[in-house]
Amino acid sequence: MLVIRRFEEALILLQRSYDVGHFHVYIGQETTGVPALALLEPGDVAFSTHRNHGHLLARGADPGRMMAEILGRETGYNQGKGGTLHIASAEHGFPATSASTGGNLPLATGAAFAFRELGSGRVSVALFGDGAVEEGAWHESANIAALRRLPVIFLCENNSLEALGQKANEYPSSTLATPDLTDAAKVFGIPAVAVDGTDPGAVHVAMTEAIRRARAGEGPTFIESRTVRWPGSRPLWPQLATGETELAMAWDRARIPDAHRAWYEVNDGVLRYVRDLLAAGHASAEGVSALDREVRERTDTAVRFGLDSPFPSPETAMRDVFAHE
Ligand SMILES: Cc1ncc(C[n+]2csc(CCOP(=O)(O)OP(=O)(O)O)c2C)c(N)n1
Ligand SMILES: [Mg+2]
Repeated sequence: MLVIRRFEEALILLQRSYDVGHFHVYIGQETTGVPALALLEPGDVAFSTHRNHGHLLARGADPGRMMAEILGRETGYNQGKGGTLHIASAEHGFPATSASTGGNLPLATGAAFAFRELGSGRVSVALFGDGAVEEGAWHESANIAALRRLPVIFLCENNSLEALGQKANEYPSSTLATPDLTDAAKVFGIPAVAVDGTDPGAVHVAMTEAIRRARAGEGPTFIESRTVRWPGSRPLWPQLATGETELAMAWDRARIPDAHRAWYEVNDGVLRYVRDLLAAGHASAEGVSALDREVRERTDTAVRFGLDSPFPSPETAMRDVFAHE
């Protein structure tokens, strides 16, 4: 979770001195993606979105190659041609990533159909935001998944708890007729649960049951993981709203800035997790700080690797464009 937090912060800092182009970050949702994806086994797949950095890092993607891809370098996972919105790595279980809102729902459902037909026992996970539930692709995917009892898990990351609808000057998310997203799954007979997305334990429990159902041939499950959007992701371009996350805020409330105090105190799952670890005696402030230093060094190395890597040569522009090549 910390690798993701520092990676995304570094990317936002990088855009101050380097034209990174438009991107989205996973800050504030680490406590959903990490525990959920940690439960997958080799051969299981997940299909991600415009917020894919955290998902890939959660399954062990190398931060250096991730940064290189975002910077359009040939050492990136897709030789710099996918960029931030389309990072895919089959070896990490991400065959394709779609930044089209809802675009990965049919892909994940199709993979589940293949797994079922092959009798492979694998599961497919669709990762998507609340905005995707507005799309026609959701309804078609949910319907076929339910009809055929496909081994697909619909993990909806609802980061709109405080921002339902489009607020002025904020990035749009969902505007749905139903206030409860789980209704959109229940109507197809798909079991649906809503969990606190800042509670890794709750995500773990819901995902464990969804995977069990999928592998047992019981069909799809819908999990709505609820979070409050990180203030830095409210503008169209991500901003370090209150600077880099100071982990000491977890054990020293006096360090929490007044701006966005509620988010850091209640809604930041990473800080909440650190607090929980300290309270349970599983970690110390020193230990967490040492881990953070290690992660920061790893992040610096990733940024340097990206910046030092060459751009792909023009001759390779048409390579990998069609599947038969
Ligand atoms: C089909 C489609 N329409 C519009 C967009 C522009 N767009 C990019 S992200 C986004 C918001 C999506 O909201 P949500 O799925 O809740 O994801 P979040 O950004 O909140 O994580 C939109 C509308 C898009 N990428 N694809
Ligand atoms: Mg959203």
